Amino acid sequence: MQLTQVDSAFRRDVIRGLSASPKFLLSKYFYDSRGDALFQQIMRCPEYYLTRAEEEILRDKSRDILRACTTPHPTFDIVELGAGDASKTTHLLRAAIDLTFSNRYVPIDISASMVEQLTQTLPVQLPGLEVDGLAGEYFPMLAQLQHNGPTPKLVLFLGGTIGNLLPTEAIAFCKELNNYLKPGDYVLMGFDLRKDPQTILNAYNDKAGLTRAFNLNLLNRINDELGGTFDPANFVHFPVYDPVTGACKSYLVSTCQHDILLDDGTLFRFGKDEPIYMEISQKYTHTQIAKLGNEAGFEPIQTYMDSQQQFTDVLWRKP
Ligand code: AVJ
Repeated sequence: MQLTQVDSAFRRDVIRGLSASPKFLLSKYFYDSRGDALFQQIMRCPEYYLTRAEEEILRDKSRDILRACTTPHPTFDIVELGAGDASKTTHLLRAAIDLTFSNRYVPIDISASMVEQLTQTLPVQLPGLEVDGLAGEYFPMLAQLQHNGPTPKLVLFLGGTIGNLLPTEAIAFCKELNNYLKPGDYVLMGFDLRKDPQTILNAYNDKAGLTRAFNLNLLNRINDELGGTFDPANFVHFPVYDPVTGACKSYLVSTCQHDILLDDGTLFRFGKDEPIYMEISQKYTHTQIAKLGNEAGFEPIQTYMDSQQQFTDVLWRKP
């Protein structure tokens, strides 16, 4: 039942994207089991500075972050959107247990296998913490949490995942997030900051070819799940960064004219040098972040950065 729904949403979005001009695919579909594994390798590769920078913030500043969240209630629930393997989050969760800040962690992720894994491993790693994982899209899962009683929430949206939205979409997303929260709830959101353009481009064009494989894997996923006929060898991975807008975008470019079929008979024609737009990873300025929080109706509480000021986690409160 659930699987059919996921399959048909995936099919609908693939058909919509590959029928559009210019063609696009949605980066949220990168994360099947092979995509999860590739992303974990990306996070460890030398060029991908984001994870190390945010890990430094959470390792060094978790206590400060939690102490900045105040409430008359005895504890918070910590809810994480896009938890992934939660490896950085464990720093914050450990501090939360030490400070008796929280006894309940709710990781939400589109990847059911990641959520399953967290539900198994975290309670062993972090005794005293109840882990109630939810697999699915963020807002339907947040809607489910609304009937959860008076415990205030700290919602984590880490890693710079907000960067996968265009700046205008990010405003709509933060407004909607705000709507699901109660006054006195907090949000900790991670943003990748603008920096030397070559450093940014290299993070999406690693020498080992992991990011390339991560993008091409979505074509493999279409073959596996929708009976597609993609040959990844007919595409080159082409990331670009625009230092004016802060948009880092990835494309897969067809090297020849060819047709692709799905198992339901849908046909897509590719021209030589025709791109598929795969992903945006938007880079932010502090001014842009402040404007985003303000327009979404949040009160800015504090900004945390790594020692090289590559990345920032900002703490917002719903007034
Ligand atoms: C998980 C969305 C933060 O955009 O940097 C990594 C995903 N894509 N390499 C990012 C990604 C290519 C990543 N986020």
